[in-house]
Amino acid sequence: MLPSATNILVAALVLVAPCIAQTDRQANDLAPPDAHTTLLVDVDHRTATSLDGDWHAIVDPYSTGLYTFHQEIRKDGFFMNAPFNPHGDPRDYNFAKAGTLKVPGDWNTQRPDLFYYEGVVWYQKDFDYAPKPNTRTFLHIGAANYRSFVWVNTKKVCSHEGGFTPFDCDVTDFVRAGSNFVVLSVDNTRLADGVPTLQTDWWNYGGLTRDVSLVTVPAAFIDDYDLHLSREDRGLIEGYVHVEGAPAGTRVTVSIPELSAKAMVTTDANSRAAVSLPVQHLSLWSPENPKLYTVVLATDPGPGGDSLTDEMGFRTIETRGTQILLNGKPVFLRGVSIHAEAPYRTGRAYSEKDVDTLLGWAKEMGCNYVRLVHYPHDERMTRAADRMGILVWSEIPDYWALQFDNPVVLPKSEQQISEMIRRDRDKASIILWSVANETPNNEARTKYLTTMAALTHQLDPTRLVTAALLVRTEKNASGGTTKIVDDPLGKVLDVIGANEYVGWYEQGLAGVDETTWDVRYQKPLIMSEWGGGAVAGLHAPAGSDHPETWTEEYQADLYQHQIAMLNRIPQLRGTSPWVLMDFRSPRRLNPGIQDDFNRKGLISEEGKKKQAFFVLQKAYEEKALGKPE
Ligand code: GCB
Repeated sequence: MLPSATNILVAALVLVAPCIAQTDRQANDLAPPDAHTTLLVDVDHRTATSLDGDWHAIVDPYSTGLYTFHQEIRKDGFFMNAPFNPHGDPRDYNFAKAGTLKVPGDWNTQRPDLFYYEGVVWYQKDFDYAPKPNTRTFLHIGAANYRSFVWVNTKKVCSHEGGFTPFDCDVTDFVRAGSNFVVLSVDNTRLADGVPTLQTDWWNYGGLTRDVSLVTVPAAFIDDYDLHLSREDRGLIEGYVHVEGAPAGTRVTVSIPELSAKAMVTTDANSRAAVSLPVQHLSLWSPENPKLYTVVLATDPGPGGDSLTDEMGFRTIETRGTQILLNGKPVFLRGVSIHAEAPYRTGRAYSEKDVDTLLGWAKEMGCNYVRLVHYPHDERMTRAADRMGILVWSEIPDYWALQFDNPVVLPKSEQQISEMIRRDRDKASIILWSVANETPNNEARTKYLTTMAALTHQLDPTRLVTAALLVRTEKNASGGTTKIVDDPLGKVLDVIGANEYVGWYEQGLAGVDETTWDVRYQKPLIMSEWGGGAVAGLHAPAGSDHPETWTEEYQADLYQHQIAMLNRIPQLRGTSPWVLMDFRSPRRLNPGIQDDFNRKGLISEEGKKKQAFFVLQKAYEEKALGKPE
């Protein structure tokens, strides 16, 4: 791991996090050589050998594959992948005979017996490998929820904590010519000191939920870069390219052939080359014009040279008073919140088809923006948002009541935001990094998230930092209620996010009309959640003035009342109602209505649009909700 600023940070965090998770007595013992863990940027544009498909899988609720009967680390654990031998020592496992699970894919929706499972599952796969001189090979794991340990040919190669960000294990010294095998233990046990913590309102889908591949790169390779349009000079692209393993003075070329623009720069002692690339006639990226350019990054050609291409848009994003400025012009964010729940089949979303369906619905509803909750989504999602011209809020699972005063937790959040930014900073669609959702207002929380906001600004000074805050309620003079946005965390945010459920969890429909807002920050406000539940196909009797809750009519009315109320908030610069599609949640147990689903979707999990979908669509299409300035 070479010491670019980001690399040092990511390395430090990756090193720290798995070593100090005290709730899991296993972590220290199993901490593998984490110097072998990094995160390759733009990995989806590299030539890779996919390891997706069927993996042998052993469900191990007692962690028998790791521990002896006296709870000591086993030397002959399942990671040895010993073949069955009728004349040898009897063993308690046999990958060759075990059933399989599909990768990518959560285990919960692949086998009925794993629907509620929380624990360890062992994955095993054989692969062939042909070594090439002067290269390094990484095992790329798009996401494994929540904690994983990785062995190649019986040797520990890396570990990772955090269920929604990618990691790359350097397996160069562990692979051999011919046949190899990889074994992973993936554990989705919820941890009190995890990020997220024990309570969430989404399904704890476990497993290798995103793509897995082998990526071979030259000995010195481009592992990280940042290229963005300067806010001060929209004729200048600036940033850096980091070449892992490159000596000072290594030449790097960054070019955008379509603009005939080229910068030739050299790496410094930290293997990092600062880039300043003047461009003329740049077509700025926006929802109306999602223009992407092919960007070529290359070290010196010839043996040992590395080159990469990316498809990138260029735009600026900033705030002025209560406005959000995209390319210098005020914009209103017509959005919707989206969980990474797969349409039609449920389970964790991972495919192009999932992404096209979810973002296609958002587009159809008239959105120029989406809030991707409550964790980083598959990279396909942000790539597609780039192509489709959809602005994005991206978030880490600093959700509800993390153990903010427990010192082992902060490094986990820091790691996740570092990994999210590193993976996705090349996406023009992302304008907002969110550090938290609905956290309790107390000192420990505010200190923790102030640190997170500062880190986010430091890692990416080009984007806006936000969080979805809870709001306070007071009675107002006219007998209604006033919602007060004054959470002290707002001080360190560029854009205030606020969640409210007036008309659903509180006050009924009439209450929405009587609610006034007191936003104590002269900053842009996004109503990051609002809405209510409805069962698709459940209707109120014709002509009913007071539709019952859970009917499509109630939800549609709620949207009408909310839209009127939201329009009375002067600083409102965006909304992302809750939520695009019904999604699985173990907290939603009302039989015949919820059946393990949060029903606040505008669309059912089977793709049926509810009436409120059309209410919001009309408001967005007619620009009848919100103003850019
Ligand atoms: C919220 C949470 C979201 C929940 C939603 C609900 O405020 O941020 O994760 O799913 O409310 O449906 O209650």
